[in-house]
Amino acid sequence: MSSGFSRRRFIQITAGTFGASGAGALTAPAWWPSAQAATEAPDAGVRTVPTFCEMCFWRCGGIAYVRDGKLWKFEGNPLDPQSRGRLCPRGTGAVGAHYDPDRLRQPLVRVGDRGKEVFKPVSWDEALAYVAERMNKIKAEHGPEAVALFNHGFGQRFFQHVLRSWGLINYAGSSYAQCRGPRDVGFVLTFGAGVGSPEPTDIRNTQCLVLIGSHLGENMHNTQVQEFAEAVGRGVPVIVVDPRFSVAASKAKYWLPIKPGTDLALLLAWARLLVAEGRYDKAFVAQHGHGFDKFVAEIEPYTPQWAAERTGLAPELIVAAAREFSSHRPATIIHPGRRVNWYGDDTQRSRAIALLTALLGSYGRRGGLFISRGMKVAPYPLPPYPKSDKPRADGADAVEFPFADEGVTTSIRKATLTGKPYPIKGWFVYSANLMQSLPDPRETIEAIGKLDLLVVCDTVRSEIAGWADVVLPDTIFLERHDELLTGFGRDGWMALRQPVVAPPQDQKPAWWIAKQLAEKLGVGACMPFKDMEEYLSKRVAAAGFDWKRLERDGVIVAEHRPITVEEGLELEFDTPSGKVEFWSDQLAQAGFDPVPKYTAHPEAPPGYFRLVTGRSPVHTFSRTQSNPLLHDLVPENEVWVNKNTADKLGLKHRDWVQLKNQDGVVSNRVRVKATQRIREDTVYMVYGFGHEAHMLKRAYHKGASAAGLNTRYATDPLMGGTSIHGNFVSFVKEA
Ligand SMILES: Nc1nc2c(c(=O)[nH]1)N[C@H]1C(S)=C(S)[C@@H](COP(=O)(O)OP(=O)(O)OC[C@H]3O[C@@H](n4cnc5c(=O)[nH]c(N)nc54)[C@H](O)[C@@H]3O)O[C@H]1N2
Ligand SMILES: Nc1nc2c(c(=O)[nH]1)N[C@H]1C(S)=C(S)[C@@H](COP(=O)(O)OP(=O)(O)OC[C@H]3O[C@@H](n4cnc5c(=O)[nH]c(N)nc54)[C@H](O)[C@@H]3O)O[C@H]1N2
Ligand code: SF4
Ligand SMILES: [Mo]
Repeated sequence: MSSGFSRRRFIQITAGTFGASGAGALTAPAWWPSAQAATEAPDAGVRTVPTFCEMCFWRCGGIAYVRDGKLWKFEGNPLDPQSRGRLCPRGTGAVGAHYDPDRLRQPLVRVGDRGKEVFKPVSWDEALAYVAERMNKIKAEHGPEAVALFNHGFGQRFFQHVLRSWGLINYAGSSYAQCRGPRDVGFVLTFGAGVGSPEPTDIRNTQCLVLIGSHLGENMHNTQVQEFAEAVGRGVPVIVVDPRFSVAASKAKYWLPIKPGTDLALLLAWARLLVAEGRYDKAFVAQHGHGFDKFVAEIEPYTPQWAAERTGLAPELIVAAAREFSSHRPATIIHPGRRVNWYGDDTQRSRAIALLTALLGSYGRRGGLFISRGMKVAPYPLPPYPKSDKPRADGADAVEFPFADEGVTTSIRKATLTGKPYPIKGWFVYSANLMQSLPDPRETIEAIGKLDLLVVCDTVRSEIAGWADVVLPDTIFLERHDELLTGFGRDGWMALRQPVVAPPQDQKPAWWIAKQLAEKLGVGACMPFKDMEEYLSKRVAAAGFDWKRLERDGVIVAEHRPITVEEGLELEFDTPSGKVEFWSDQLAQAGFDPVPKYTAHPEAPPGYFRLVTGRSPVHTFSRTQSNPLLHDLVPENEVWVNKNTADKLGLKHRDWVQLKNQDGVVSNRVRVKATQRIREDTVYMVYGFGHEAHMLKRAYHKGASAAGLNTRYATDPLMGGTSIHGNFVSFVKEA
């Protein structure tokens, strides 16, 4: 294999799910501006602007091309450590977000009943005056704690700042309790530091990669997928644990088609085997371990046979996989995963992954997990936030969940429903489609019913926008400045987001909306700069960097510092013991298992199948289905059903069905994908489809919503994470 990255391989690796249309083959609709010329060399009429991508939160640096004043294409920035000059299909498709006919075009105020999607267009001045007046009314009656912010994405920085300057204390993103929160808490409890984003997986140098769920190649986090493709090219053994034969599984030496919900049994058996066979890093454990002997005693019962009975995996396979990955230690990665909120005991499962990593001694090691580096850039001097004498209602002050270290979305929702610990009367939602990203949309709708104000700032006519009292149309990332990105990775870096083209209608950049709102709320002093150029150039200059260079290059990478023991790094652990906690005293003190213990999860009732979710390589969550370019590639999701199961049920490939869950909730219609690539007891759907917003014309009722079927969820008692894979569905055949 060639040592460099091979584009063919990148496409191959993703081809399992989206056929021949690889990253380079986005087909544009007929009305697309000069799409046929997309391969021509840049010419005199072409302008390029570096910026970074917001099609997901990997934040790759790219270069946007403008031809004859029109946005033409978006490609990777070779200077950027995240993209290394190449974007994933969604990044390439970002151009479609600019031209999306289903975009919000001007501020809207609701005129009909909530959720009926009847609005009147208003001016920015009217919209923001309305929001400020309602917010100040809530503040006067209940205090500023009664307004909460749901935020996700990079553009939220100034909203959070303005609202916190006004007195808001409750804010949360679904990226925590519905995504990576349990993982980071599991690692904090073990190593004293979370995994963070981007994950510091040294796939580039690894000699063995273990993926537990992590479906790289469908999960398109760019750098990881590139390095994964290279690793496959190098012949690195890959071990995939997944009830589904994922794209990654198709590259694997060992595929472990585990019974969903039993991963902790496998992980504990693996840990025991490494100890029993002496296949662990004794020096690492001796130097850094805390409570190792108690840990060893605790995991004694978990033999391969014991795990086989729970996971449905052959004991020989369990053993062979462990011998394989441990033989490459410390250059072995047990991938910590990212969306780990599967069953409600996910922090303990993530802790088991952290403990395996510790046994392999691959923490802070070349080819294992490296220690991320950032770039120090002092913040812009801004006034401090007012203090509140109330606790946070979002669970982040150890009110409800002792180990939550960020806001918990579902705690805000619960407080809104119950009025406890105090009433929540206003929601501000920035870039979070709560109807798809939170479990049980019925609860979200009920909570909205308790509100005096629901403000949504979005780019498209999403479901949550349809429920709003006031809708504020944001620009897309190619049309605005944002806060400076200071990224973490093998090297720290800073990246600039800057406008490439003007917004097509009356959309305004998030920072501008926040600044105008600050004025109207009477806290204008918290945004003491004229515009983003002033703000950003000051920050960059204060950090000793050249603003003009950043505008030109888009990215500045920091000097390299050691990231592994091999490079001279001294490991430190910010845990109570100052060591790697094989046994956790703080968990024991709080009444939790100091070493993870396996608990069985509810099983499917007869005639039902467990529903699990994942990603399409060309879509992000529920935010890209109306994008004309990406919609063209994958217009709807399918429900994966094992061929034998389908035969038994009389279902044929491509049949239309509806899914009915254990609570009687019935989905939109969706096509069957009958395949051998999934266990017989499990069905799978990509999340983010089946949109209910009529205004989102292109995506409306295309495919089915996995979130809509997630009406039964367990909550992680440590940090509030809510499970997604605890639902069972049966099939309703179309008449
Ligand atoms: N059932 C189920 N639920 C899940 C998941 C799952 O797999 N299954 N995954 C979970 C995970 S991992 C995550 S991270 C969360 C994601 O949760 P969210 O981030 O809430 O995801 P989206 O549904 O994409 O909602 C994002 C909204 O932001 C809007 N938007 C996009 N760009 C911009 C912008 O630049 N500005 C503004 N103002 N708005 C913008 C989009 O139009 C969309 O309406 O969902 C979680 N929920
Ligand atoms: N294209 C694309 N890429 C994305 C995103 C996107 O929206 N689109 N979103 C990004 C974000 S925010 C996140 S959080 C990540 C999420 O992506 P990942 O963290 O990689 O994966 P998960 O969503 O946790 O898991 C999905 C996989 O787990 C398998 N699975 C289901 N149940 C079980 C089980 O019980 N045990 C095991 N071992 N496996 C199981 C599914 O079959 C599927 O292959 O993707 C990121 N990358
Ligand atoms: S991984 Fe893809 S969508 Fe995400 S930031 Fe990078 S190019 Fe954009
Ligand atoms: Mo996520």
